[in-house]
Amino acid sequence: MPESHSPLHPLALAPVIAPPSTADEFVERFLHNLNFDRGVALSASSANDRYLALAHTVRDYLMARWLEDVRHQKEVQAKGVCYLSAEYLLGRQLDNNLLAADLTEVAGEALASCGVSLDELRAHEVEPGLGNGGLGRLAACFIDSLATMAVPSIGYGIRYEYGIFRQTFVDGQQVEQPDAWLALGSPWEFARPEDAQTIAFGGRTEKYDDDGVTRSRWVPAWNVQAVPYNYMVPGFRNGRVNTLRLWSAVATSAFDLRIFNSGDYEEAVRAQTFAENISKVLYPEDSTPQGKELRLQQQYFFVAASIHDFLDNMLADGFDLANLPERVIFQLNDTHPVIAVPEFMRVLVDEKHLEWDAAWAITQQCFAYTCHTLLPEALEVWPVELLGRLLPRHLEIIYRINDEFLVAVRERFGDDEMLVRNMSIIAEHPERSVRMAYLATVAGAKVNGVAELHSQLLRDKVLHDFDAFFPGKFTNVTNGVTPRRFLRLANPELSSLITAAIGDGWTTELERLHELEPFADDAEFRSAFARVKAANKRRLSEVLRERDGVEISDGHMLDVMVKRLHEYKRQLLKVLHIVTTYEGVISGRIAVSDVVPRTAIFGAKAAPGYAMAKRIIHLINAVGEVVNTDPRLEGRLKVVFPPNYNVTLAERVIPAADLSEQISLAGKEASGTGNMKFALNGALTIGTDDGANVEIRELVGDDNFYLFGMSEPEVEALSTRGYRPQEFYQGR
Ligand code: 26W
Repeated sequence: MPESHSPLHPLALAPVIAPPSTADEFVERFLHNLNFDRGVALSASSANDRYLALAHTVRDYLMARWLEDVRHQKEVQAKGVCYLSAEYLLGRQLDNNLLAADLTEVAGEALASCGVSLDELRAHEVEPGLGNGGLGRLAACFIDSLATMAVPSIGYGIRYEYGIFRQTFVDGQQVEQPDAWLALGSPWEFARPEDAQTIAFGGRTEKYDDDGVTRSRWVPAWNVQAVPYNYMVPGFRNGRVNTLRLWSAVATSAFDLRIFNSGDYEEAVRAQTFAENISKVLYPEDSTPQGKELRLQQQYFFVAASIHDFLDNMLADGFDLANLPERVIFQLNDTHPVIAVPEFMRVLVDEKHLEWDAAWAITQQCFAYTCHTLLPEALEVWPVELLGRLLPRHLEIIYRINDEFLVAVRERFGDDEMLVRNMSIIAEHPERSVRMAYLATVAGAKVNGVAELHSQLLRDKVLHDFDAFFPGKFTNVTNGVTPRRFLRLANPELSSLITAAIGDGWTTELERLHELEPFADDAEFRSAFARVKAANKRRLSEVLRERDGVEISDGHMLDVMVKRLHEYKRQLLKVLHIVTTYEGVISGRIAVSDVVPRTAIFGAKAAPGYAMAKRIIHLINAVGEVVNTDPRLEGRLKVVFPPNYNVTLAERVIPAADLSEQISLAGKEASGTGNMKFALNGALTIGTDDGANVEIRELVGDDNFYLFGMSEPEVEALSTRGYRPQEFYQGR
């Protein structure tokens, strides 16, 4: 900040800086960026040049607000959210930022006057796929909503060089390709090497005497640099721009130099590669944690960098750390960032020299934990052996947290060794390890599930004893989705129809959609809705023709199941429905004229190591090959499985869907968020009483929801009795 304080320009004080008033101004900036940033003339430019110049132009218009927001947040020192997430499944940025800044029309007009198509440039953007599925997309929706609600917040995560793999099919089987999303440059990021943090690993701990006080300290063995990249997170037309800060790993020069000086050039380069591997690739595992050392390195790398960044850069000079709970909440997106808890304690106790009890009291108010699963196999645990090797001081801190917690458990519940063993943060079998969900639960001020049913099951089952020990700690926060991206941008025609009926307040206050209820009986509105749906189907058909060479027949019901491939989500059940219909027609049991013309659309990536999920993908493609080419079906049943389902494709598929498939085995899907996106776009749902389906059904009514399958208590009862599918099969 420059020292001289001349009075601020009135615009700098305005809550919203007005967007450019004319397309001419926009043209000028666009051409300026093309010439001076890209170094090309319009006539010689590539689509990538034009896309980058356009993105830079949009950035320019958001910049004043962003800088002002950053300054304002530091000045006001209001309580804010640090959202810690290993995944952000952002989707394309251009359209979202144009919408937020209210520049879409001006930009379209400006580009047209240069002979450039906005649509072509939109299609040019490679989406940053820095997440696996629901959890990563939720993080992206939340940072959008936090900005729109003007909540001071910063998202922290990892700038993976390779995001979720690109999926192709070879002979119907999934083949993974690396996702080099940065290859042509990302115009939305700002590297801030001057804000780099040094992140240490390994080594040992020691005790030392500090003026009569015995303290512990960590003597690490090696370190890496965490270089932040900032991304704008604009609120919807409210003049606010929050920040997403993603960390990239770079070898420290000290590390390099030592080895260089020893004369071992090859070893120096190897060291660099080793360090830079930390942010190289997103783990494509979803739900089944991989106990890989590199994954723990990733987790510690980004949370340590984030905590230090917050403490170093966001607090006013001389800030009293005792007041941190009034200043910040670190929201833990699942267990992936939970190693932040012992890191925070280490900073407060070892570096800032707070008393343990004072530090622990602060920590317990500064963290909150969101659990995204019920599957026991998805709860992360880290072997003590690994933690002790990589983060020895953190392991000591975890042991102390656990010791004190178990003393309190005994005080409250008596010496029930079984209970103590069950509640211990340290598991003894099959190997001694740290249960990260328990650590998060003990440390968090709040623990939330992601839908009513899920939160209830968390309290009743997975974390039952903790609920008894910490009354009031467990809450529900049902997931949500941003209506900006998933209705306004993805479905412009439906958005216009809704806005014509009830105004556009729904864009930021989604409950306003209730005002549409009277239109359910309005014949004109209904036929307008049907026209929009038909147009969206045609648009999808064009996208799929161009992308994969497949077409969707007019008049077909679009029956859509898009989500990660997982047994509990039951894509297999959906395929069996198709097989049953097919077999019915072939065997003459079903008259072909009775088959409702239907195209089943699947979109799903399988974790590369999940063999059963991959077999199910193969099966869907194989069934598709048979069904799609058998003339006896007279084209009334089709299976379409476009590869590489991602946010961009979701934005095309969801608005075109008639039927949304949400058929997980009850009690397994924590919430689901695709279910919400379909409902928002007017699809009917076929689904189980699982996750947020329960709440969706209450909202849309039984007429719009085909309830299906067992309830969670029924599933539970059956699995207690013992589930033997062979018996069902033979009983037929
Ligand atoms: C450690 C490996 C790993 C990676 C990702 C384990 C678990 C995950 C996530 C928890 C998987 C995930 O995305 N879960 C989904 O989170 C959504 C947002 O809350 C929910 O809507 C989905 O029901 C839940 O499956």
